[in-house]
Amino acid sequence: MNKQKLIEQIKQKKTFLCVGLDPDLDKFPKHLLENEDPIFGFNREIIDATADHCIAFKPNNAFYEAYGISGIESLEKTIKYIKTSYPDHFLIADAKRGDIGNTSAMYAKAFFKRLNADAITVAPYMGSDSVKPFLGFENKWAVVLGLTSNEGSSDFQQLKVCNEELYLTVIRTCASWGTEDNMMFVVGATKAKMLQDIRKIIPNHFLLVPGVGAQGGSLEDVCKFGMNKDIGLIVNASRNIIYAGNGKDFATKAAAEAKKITEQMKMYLANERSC
Ligand code: OMP
Repeated sequence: MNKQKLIEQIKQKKTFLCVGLDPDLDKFPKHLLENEDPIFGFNREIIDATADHCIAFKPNNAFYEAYGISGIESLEKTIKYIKTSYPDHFLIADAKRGDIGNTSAMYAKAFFKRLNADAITVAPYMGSDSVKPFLGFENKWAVVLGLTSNEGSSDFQQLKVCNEELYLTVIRTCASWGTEDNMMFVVGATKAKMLQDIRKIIPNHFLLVPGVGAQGGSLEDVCKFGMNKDIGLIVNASRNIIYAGNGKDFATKAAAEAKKITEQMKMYLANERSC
C-alpha cells in the first residue's frame, strides 16, 4: 500500500488505529481451545469485529513462533485472511528483523513476497546494509525502531552520543537511507513528549506508535506532539483490545474497545482540522 492510499484510508475512516494480533493461548476464551486452529479462529473473530474501527493490523511474530509450525501456519492463514477479506487494511508484520545484507534480503523476501505483508518492523542496530534490503519493494515499508516504548529503551537509545541522544541520530541517519514512501519509524506512546524532537527531524514520515492501552501511553499526547499534516500516525493497541473480554462475547468486547479508541481519535482529528 502506498502513502497516499494509507492517508486516504485514515481520512475516510477517521481512525488511525492498528489492532495488534498477539495471540496467547493462556489468555484465550476456553471455548476456543477445542478448535482445530484456535489462533486463527481467535484472530478471525477479532479481525471481523474490529475491522470497521481500524485501518491496520499488526501480528507480532513472537506470538506465532512460540507455537512452532502450527503457530506459523496460523500466522500465514491470518495474513491471507486479512489480505483477502480486508484488502484496504495495512498489514504490518512485527518481526523486528535486521541482519547482514544477504540475510536481510531473505527476510524481506519472506515477509514481502511469501507473506505479502505491507510492512515489517526492522531493528537498525546493524546499520545501512541491514536495513536497505527492505527498501527495494514497491509499496512496501520498513518500519524502523526509532525510540521504543519499553523501560530498557533508556539503556542505549537515550544515551547521549556526540551531544545528541542516540535515537535522534538513529532516526536522522536511517531516514537518509530511504524515503517517506518506504520508511516509517516506531516511536513508543510512552515516550510521546519526545515526539516533538523527532518531528523536527522527520516532519513528514509516518510513525507506528505502540504503547497506548496496556503500557499506559497517552493517546492525547501522541496526537499533540506527533500528528502532522497527513496525520502521520498509526497507533497500535494489542492486549487491551484483543483481551477486553475472555468469554464467548470476546470479539464484541474487542470491537467495543477498538471503537472507544477510534472515537477518541475522531475527536483529535476534528481538533486538528479546526486548528
Ligand atoms: P500491547 O502493549 O499489548 O498494546 O502490545 C504492544 C505491541 O507493540 C507488541 O506487539 C509489542 O511487541 C509492540 N511494540 C511495543 O510494544 N513497543 C515498541 O517499542 C515497539 C513495538 C512494535 O514494534 O510494534
